[in-house]
Formats: sequence, structure tokens, C-alpha cells
Amino acid sequence: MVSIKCGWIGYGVALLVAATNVHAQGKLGVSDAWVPAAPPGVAMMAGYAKLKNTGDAPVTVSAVKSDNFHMVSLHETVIENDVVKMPELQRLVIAPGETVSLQRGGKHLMLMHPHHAIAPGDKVAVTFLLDDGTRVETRFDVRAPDSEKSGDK
Ligand SMILES: [Cu+2]
Repeated sequence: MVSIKCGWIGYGVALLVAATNVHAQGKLGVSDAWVPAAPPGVAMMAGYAKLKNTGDAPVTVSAVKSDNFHMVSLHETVIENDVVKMPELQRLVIAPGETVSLQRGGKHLMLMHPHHAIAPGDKVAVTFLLDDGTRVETRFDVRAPDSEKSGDK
């Protein structure tokens, strides 16, 4: 079923608009986004957040970027024979209504090689790139590493 909502514009354009409206769409909401501050000189930091798909189609995160770091990747934490490994996730699919937590000991962002010193109170820019071309721009708060225990929801 195609419903044409834009009858007042040209017929061709209306059809085009209606056709793109037909598809269900995923929508990524990012909350509780923070980065534990690292000691000076440490070239790797983790990023934690809640990623919620508030749309009605799956969301696929295909890349993550930051203006504050040379490289960002999505990692998973896996323990194999008592050795902690962090394989890179090439993509992260979030079902409609689902929330994926990026957290210590689980999936997380790995922020590598900051362009400048990053301290508690700073904010770092993180952009999630979805496979449909959407860019979700967010800010992560840099906080003391132990702030998770006190008041982090
Ligand atoms: Cu990692």
C-alpha cells in the first residue's frame, strides 16, 4: 500500500517521497554515553553507552568515528582459556525496540590514539555510521574511571 501524502507537489515527486516513506526505518538513540579517563600517555580508551533502536526496522552500525581520535572500533570482550580477547565487531545489528549496552566486560568502543590529551570533564565527539547512510552524531562525557559505581545509570 502506498499512501501519497504530498498531493500538492508534482505527481512524480509525490510518488518518490511516498515510496521512501513505505519502508520501515530503524532509529538509533544513544544515551548514558561516557568515556573513563585514562592515565596520561595511554593511547587507548574505552567508550560506553546505551544504544537503543527506537524505530521499526533493524539498525546496523557499520562504522564508528571520532574527530578526537585517529581510530575507533567496536569491540566485543571474550574470555578464552582465562585470556581476555577483544575481537573487533565489523557491524552491530540492533533489533527494533532493542537496547544494546556498550559496557565494561562486554561490547564497547575502543578509542585509539587521541589527537590531544583528554581529561575528566571533556566531551569527545563520536559518530555512529549506519549502513543506510545515516550519521548519528553524539558526545561522550569523559569521567573519572570509577564514576561507574557512583550514580551512573
Ligand atoms: Cu577493546
